[in-house]
Amino acid sequence: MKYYDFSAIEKKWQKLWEEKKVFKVKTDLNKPKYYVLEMFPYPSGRIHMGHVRNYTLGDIIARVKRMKGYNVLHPMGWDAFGLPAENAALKHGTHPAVWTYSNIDYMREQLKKLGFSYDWDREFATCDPEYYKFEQRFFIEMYERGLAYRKKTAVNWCESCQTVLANEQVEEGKCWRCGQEVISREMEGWFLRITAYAEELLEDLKKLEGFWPEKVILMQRNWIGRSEGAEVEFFIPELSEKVKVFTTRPDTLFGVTFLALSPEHPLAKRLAMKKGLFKELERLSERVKKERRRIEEGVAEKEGLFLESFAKNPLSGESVPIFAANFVLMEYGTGAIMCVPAHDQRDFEFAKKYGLPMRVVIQPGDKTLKAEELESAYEELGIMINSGEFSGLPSEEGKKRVIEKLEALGLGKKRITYRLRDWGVSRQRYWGCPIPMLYCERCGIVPEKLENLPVRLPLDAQIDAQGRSPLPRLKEFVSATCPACGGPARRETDTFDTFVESSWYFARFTCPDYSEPLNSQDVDYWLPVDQYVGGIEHAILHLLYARFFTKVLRDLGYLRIDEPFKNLLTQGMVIKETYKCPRHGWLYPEEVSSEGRCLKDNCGEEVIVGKSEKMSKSKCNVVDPDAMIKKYGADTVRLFIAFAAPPDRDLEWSDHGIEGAFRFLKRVYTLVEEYAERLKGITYSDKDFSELSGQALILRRKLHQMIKKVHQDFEERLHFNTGIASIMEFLNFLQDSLKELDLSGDVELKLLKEIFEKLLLALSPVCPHLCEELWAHLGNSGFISEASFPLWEESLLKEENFILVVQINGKVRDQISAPSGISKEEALEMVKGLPKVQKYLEGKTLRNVIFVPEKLINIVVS
Ligand code: ANZ
Ligand code: ZN
Repeated sequence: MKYYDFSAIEKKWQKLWEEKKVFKVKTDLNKPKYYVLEMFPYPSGRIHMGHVRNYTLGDIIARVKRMKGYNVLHPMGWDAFGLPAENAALKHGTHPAVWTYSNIDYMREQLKKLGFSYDWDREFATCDPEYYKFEQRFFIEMYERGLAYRKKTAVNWCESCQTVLANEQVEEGKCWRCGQEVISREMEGWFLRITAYAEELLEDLKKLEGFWPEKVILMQRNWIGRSEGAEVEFFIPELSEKVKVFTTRPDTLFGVTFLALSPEHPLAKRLAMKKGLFKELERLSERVKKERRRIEEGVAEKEGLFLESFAKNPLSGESVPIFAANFVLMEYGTGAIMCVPAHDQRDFEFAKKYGLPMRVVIQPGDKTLKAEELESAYEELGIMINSGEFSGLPSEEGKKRVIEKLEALGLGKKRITYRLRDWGVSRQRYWGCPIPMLYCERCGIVPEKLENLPVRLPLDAQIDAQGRSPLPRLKEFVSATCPACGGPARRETDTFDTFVESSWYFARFTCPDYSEPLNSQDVDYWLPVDQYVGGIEHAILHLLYARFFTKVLRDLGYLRIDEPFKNLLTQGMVIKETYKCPRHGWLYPEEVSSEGRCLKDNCGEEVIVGKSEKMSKSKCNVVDPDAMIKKYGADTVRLFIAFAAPPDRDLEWSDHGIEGAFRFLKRVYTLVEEYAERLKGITYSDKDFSELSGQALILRRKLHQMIKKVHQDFEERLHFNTGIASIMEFLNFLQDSLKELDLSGDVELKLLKEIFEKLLLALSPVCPHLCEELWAHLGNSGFISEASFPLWEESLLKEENFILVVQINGKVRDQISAPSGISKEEALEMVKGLPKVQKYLEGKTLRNVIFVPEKLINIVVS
């Protein structure tokens, strides 16, 4: 072949890889394993550049590890349940299943065209009953252990999506999916007790330090939000009952001037009832529900209701008024707080509004605070004052002593609280995994029998015009038999949050045999995932849930690991310049003239070139992977993506850049093709090169230096961009050297063969098709994808001579060329003979010699 016919080459090798099942793997206890996983896609319709980047990075890692002798698991599948399928079904009048599976078929072909080395035999879609059957089983086992339960709570509700959202799915008060304002609503639903694992989820983050991006660890830590403090009991004489409050500042106990209960707190309700304030409390409750988001963000106006009752401070004995207040959340701590307006800003604002007293009990170092003069609460630590026997203690010490005292009196105890809430998994959606539970009039809540799983999602149903789930109205689905008593029962019609499916899919990939939930030999061999690659947008949600599921599945006896993902790489976004016309809005690049004018409707306005932003259809700055593959081939796309930026940074798309990548591959192709025939039959070994000298030796050294650098960048640092840069530099050097190299000699031909082969091996993880093709042209029969990563000769790497800087008493006096690897003594002998040095040594006593290998020698004399 004369020219670089990438299209033919890529088709050919993709077909061969598939036919020969080159990337199929099996559990093999005799081989070290490596599990590379990219976050699996939602089958939205087409692959976008973000996917291409994610999977290219993963594929390079997989291919490098394979060449390094690992048994590599590199799977791909589909996160296939979810809302977009329903929206599309509504819009196009298809069934979500039809839409989903046809998208999968299309996207699978797109991925295949990119030459990713997946073991396609392990592919699955999470909407497949074979997949979710075990998910239902895990849920039932969690239910039996008290890890899944049903409760009524205020939930985040998206009116437009008609569904409940987890806290994590609410972004700045809006639905993460559709952007609609989220409202609060009381509803029954299923929850997973992730809080039971809060401490371990937090503690185990330590194991991930150095392996996960610091930022992700920090985000998880904050999300779990551990607070250490105390639970303190205040006695309410009127009810002869105690109310427990949670505080992180027991050292301020003597400064409490009132209590505040959440309006939903049972004691608030009882007190209000007693005092005839129930209506008022209800109204407050209602407002809280509406304003929930703003309250949590701390921007809502403080509001309360005096419950006309009092409670007794357990240490000071003082009686303080009790309020219901909008800023106390029922779900956090105990739903009741002790208020210290002098030292807590929210309490301060509340006290100001309702004219409540303040008492300073913490003194900052030297100055004296006066309650009347405070303009805001003093929230820092300090020295306790006005606190009886505790006065004079520093806060930290005081906290401990107050808790000790409360514990001794039986009026409180140390307590740790987490911001993390249990995970609400119920969705009132159709296109999801059915929750395998039933409601029996006689037995109450009953899980489905394991042998009856899967509870299949009926496919002969359609969502209605409002997008509501058909399940509750589907008689055949709803009416069932109670697995316990055989009587009539109603089937649960909620489906799982789709984050449930992605919480354990990495384990499913390890065992393609679905006859049991998870095969222990397979999961033990393959897990944890050695390298996980995905977007930072999943730093909290998905990663936390997957960590939680791993711990649960471990405790259920399915897994023997604590953490699912050993190393995490969060890749940056693919961004591109944007164009905007003052009249026509966002423009495609084709709609901008070379003079920067708007071409739409002969508009002619000057176009504003915006900053580079994440590719998105709405901003007209997307680049379609298919079009790029068609124009340049998959290898060029992969090369550009890997070369243009370090993996964790944003990648700026540039037409110029992709052209450059294409030119580089054409050069590689033409160069190797030029010599391939002559080199075909030639063999070589290290011994052949022992006599090498001059330009040939330098060239070989450069080759081996490049190999080492690629190894470090590709396998250790995951900086593919710099590794590729060194391959490109080497190619330049090679082309220059070839002008001088005499190729009539045997050794030179052997050298050229070594160079081409090793160059191709090094480049093959990035551009596998081209490298397979040229590898074959050079006379190799096996796949380069199955070859070993090239070795380098360490002894060859050192430059033969280096510049030795010669100093006398720290001043540079000379520079000479010295052989690499010489010792201090040898260096001293060498420089002593130099005229410039002799001059300074004459009549002096040698005091010291400082030697920096391969760099300098400093002779100290006096
Ligand atoms: C008295 C006090 C005095 C407080 C002081 C703070 C400063 P984090 O760090 O977020 O855990 N609190 C407790 N439960 C609450 C609830 N359900 N709703 C609203 N606020 C609640 O914050 C814990 C602090 O937040 C607790 O400590 C409590 O106020 C308040 F000088 O108690 B503190
Ligand atoms: Zn929504």
